[in-house]
Amino acid sequence: MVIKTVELNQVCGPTSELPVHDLPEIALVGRSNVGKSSLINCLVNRKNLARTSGTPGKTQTINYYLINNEFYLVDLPGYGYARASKDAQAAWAELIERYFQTTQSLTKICQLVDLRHKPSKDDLQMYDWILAMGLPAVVIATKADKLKRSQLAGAAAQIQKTLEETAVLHTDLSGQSLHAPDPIMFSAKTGAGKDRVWSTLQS
Ligand SMILES: Nc1nc2c(ncn2[C@@H]2O[C@H](COP(=O)(O)OP(=O)(O)O)[C@@H](O)[C@H]2O)c(=O)[nH]1
Ligand SMILES: [Mg+2]
Repeated sequence: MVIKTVELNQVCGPTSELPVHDLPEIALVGRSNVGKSSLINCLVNRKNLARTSGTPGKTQTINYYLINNEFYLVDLPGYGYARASKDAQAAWAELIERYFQTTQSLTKICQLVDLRHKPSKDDLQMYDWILAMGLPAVVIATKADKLKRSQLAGAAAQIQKTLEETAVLHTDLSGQSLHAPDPIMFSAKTGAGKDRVWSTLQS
């Protein structure tokens, strides 16, 4: 993927009107701190375009990144921040629901999970929600650099197996059970998996 231009086009909070446009959108979801902003920076070859943070729960906005004037990467606010107040959690749910109701050009959703851990209850709930909307989910397992080479395949298999339990509860239009994909192993630190992510997003 050749990145010619990239700009943070719009930042929307709980009271913002969300944009509706014709360009395709690819949304990113995941627990806060899973590495969404780092993934965006890595994909577009920019160090600090999307603000990364060591403190979870910071980005409670929807950020629209316009790529090559052709499509948007949409960074959705992270979930599962344990210390978030009830109010903050409700605001998160409201904003994210409004996003899914408003968008008219969502082509794919990337669900990010941490390669080191079994998907959490929140991850599974989000995955269930994506499949219930009938949208194709691309699963990206982040922070691959934190595992030893010998641990990678087992970690990816554990994620696939856990997601599979949710996937089989859904069917496609012809009534066949859905299946969870093998996650794309990715590291924003080393760039491992970047080409696979781009080729999957472009297909
Ligand atoms: N080692 C390593 N750290 C990462 C990776 N991706 C993100 N991080 C770190 O994890 C923290 C949260 O990342 P961020 O992109 O802000 O997560 P977000 O909340 O999902 O947007 C930051 O300290 C990042 O530097 C990765 O692939 N490898
Ligand atoms: Mg972020």
